Amino acid sequence: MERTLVLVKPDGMQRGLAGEIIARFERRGLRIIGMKLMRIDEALAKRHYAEHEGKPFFAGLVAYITSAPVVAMVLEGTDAVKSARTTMGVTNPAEAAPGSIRGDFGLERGRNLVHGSDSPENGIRESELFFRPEELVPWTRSVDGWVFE
Ligand code: DAT
Ligand code: MG
Repeated sequence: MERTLVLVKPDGMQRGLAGEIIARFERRGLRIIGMKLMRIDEALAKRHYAEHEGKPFFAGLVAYITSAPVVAMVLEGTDAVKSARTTMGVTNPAEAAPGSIRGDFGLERGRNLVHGSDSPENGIRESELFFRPEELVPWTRSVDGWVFE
């Protein structure tokens, strides 16, 4: 069982696509165990995207992700990292498959609507960066199906 951090990025919010984007992960079968509307500040943006520090697009990336509120979610499920990323489509929306979020709603790499962690380790790291432990509400299986603990 894996966890991944998913963000509806500022362009997704500004275009009114948050519900559409969340619904796609939900219908895929990934369980939402944390969710909030928040504004990412510069310090959090730099920690979140630390792997890209020094690259030519880093400053623009930080400006973009801090430019408007985002919906942050922790999703849990089998192969959650890979499953979320196939639902998202590849980084550059121009190359993303139709049927994926980026392939259906995006054209520009710098406005690609959604973030998802790229490894199970980063799924944990990023979830902990955005959520306190008490903000996460794991599900448990019961005879009645999936219920909150
Ligand atoms: P992803 O968001 O698919 O995990 P990434 O981690 O490689 O992609 O990059 C983070 C974000 O930075 C990405 O969503 C869009 C932007 N980005 C990546 N590569 C870029 C590039 N060569 N030029 C401009 N923006 C880029
Ligand atoms: Mg990435």
